[in-house]
Amino acid sequence: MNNELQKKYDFACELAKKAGAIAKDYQDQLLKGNLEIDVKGHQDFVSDADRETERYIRNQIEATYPEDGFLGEESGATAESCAGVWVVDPIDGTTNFLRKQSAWCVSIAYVVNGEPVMGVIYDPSLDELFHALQGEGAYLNDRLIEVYQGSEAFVGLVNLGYSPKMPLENYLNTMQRLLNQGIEHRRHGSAALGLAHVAAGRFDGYREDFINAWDIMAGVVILREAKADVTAKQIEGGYAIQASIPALTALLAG
Ligand code: LIP
Repeated sequence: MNNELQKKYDFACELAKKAGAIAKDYQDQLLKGNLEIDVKGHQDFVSDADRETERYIRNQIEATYPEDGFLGEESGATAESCAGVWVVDPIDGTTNFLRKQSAWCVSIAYVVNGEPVMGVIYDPSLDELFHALQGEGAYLNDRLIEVYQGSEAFVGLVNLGYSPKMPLENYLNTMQRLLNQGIEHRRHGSAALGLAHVAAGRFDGYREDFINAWDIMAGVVILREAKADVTAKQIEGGYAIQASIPALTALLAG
């Protein structure tokens, strides 16, 4: 075990929980009507909660690991290229957060030469920390997690994400292909949480045909360590992500 990486992992786990507490406080303010909401685009919102939570995370990382790079949804990327880059979504599931719902999380990944080697996803609503360090297994809080490896028939449940940056028929065709096999789907609007729930066995798959790096990098390493099939394909401006139990991979891919 690389001792330096272990220290970064422990740091990231603690940081995600502290950032989650900050974001949760903002949601409590929201519930009292004390939070301004800005519109970034159609169905794309942001608030001081996103900005300040990311500011906290970025400040902690830059103070502790000044040699590393940073990429955050709200504050962008550091200029210089670094071997190790922290990829952060301070509140994934922003729309849910701003509508006072609970399906949102903090997502922090550490990426080396383009590959995530560490991922931490924290859900403050349930106090659930999904985390993994490459080669060391995936965990929910302190419990080892692994996806179903069998190929027997199963009653599948899939979480789908949708982006208007891709043709609507892609999404509709995926839904139809699943429903034709009697497989139900949900759409929660938080990719990071959806990916974490696949790793924890709450869903049998996740697919979204356009997504940003900060939404998926932590989930990718958690899922790989949970022995899921994971494909994060780089496309223009982002990624196409699919993660599933092995028995569902071909059907979900279409
Ligand atoms: C969200 C993703 C979700 C996607 C939404 C949005 P955000 O991230 O987690 O899967 O469908 O459009 O991008 O904006 O809440 O951090």
